Amino acid sequence: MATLLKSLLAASEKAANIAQLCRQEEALFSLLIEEKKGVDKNKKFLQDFKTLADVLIQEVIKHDVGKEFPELQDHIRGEESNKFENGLGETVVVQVCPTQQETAALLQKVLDRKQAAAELLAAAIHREVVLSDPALDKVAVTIPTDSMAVWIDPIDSTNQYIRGRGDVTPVDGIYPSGLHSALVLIGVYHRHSGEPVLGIINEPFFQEGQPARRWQSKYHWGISYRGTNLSSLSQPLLRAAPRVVLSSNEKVVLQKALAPLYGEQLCFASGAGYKMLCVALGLADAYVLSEGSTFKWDSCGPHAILRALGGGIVDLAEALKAWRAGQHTLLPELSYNQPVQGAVGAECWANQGGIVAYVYQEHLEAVMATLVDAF
Ligand code: 2IP
Ligand code: CA
Repeated sequence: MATLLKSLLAASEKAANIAQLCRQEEALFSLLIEEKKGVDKNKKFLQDFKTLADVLIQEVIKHDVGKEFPELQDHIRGEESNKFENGLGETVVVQVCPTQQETAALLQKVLDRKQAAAELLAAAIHREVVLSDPALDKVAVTIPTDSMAVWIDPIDSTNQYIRGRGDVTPVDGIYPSGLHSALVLIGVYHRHSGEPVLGIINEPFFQEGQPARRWQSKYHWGISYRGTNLSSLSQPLLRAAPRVVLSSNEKVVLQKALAPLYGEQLCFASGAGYKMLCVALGLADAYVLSEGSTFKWDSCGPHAILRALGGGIVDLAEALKAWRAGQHTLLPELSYNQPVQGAVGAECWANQGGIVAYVYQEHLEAVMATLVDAF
């Protein structure tokens, strides 16, 4: 039963294609940015942008997956609101229409009447994606979709996506910034338990093809459901030297606290999803974040993949509490179905206590043992 997985992967490929298209058409891209306002603003950035690509991608995934799985339709949520204001001051509700022509007509309104751009996007939105991946036919897990819900981050690391640098050099395999950290993240979780079940990470800017600036995407997936763990990735090999990946804005106090464990091996990278991917790929042993600056849509998909590899993502504050109380195994993992009490806007879905993402239990334990007295 790989239909849900296939449907979400196809949606992620379409999403990646739209993200590439918006980036590749410079004139189009400059039209598409609008500053976030009010309670939906991520407190972390002075300038946080919502792009039309973001909104469109979220709507396309909702539309395509909701059509195939009507029972999921009302349970697919993401970071973005689908209201978009164009340069003429008109508010347009962005959605996928029944036909390509109708979608193009709607997009023309968003795009200040730029017909060619609207048609290009509408064609990408209505394109049929055919996956040729024999590995998917071997996936035999039945996931009851009527008990599931979905978090989408249409483009994580929006800032890097907007800056658009494709020429950043990786440091030991990790890109500190640039387009490589802009990812499409899709996570399926259990509506009642809140546990992550299925995750997809799509890298729209995995590799630059020919002609230059035509990007190729790559996807990764993982399923962790009722004791069955499957993934497109293999469990990474243990690294010889311990290494952690952190946000470039991480507090100095946490950096200092981690120094005894990692020494010089503190790596910094943009994108919450990208840092989780680095852990899943074995490029770092852990991603530690001291603040509540990630959200359910950032972590749900990567979390399911990490679980499928034998790891997970714990709530740092809760895990430290448990550790101090003598509990050193089964530390509290993030869950996805409960809003933060008393919070408003995007903050309802923040991973408030900070996080530790890991594959190997021993790496999680090393982080906890190091932080428990120093942080
Ligand atoms: C952001 C994005 C940022 C990340 C932040 C996320 O999501 O992944 O890069 O901060 O936590 O919420 P950092 O790069 O410091 O890890 P978005 O780009 O979708 O707003
Ligand atoms: Ca995000």
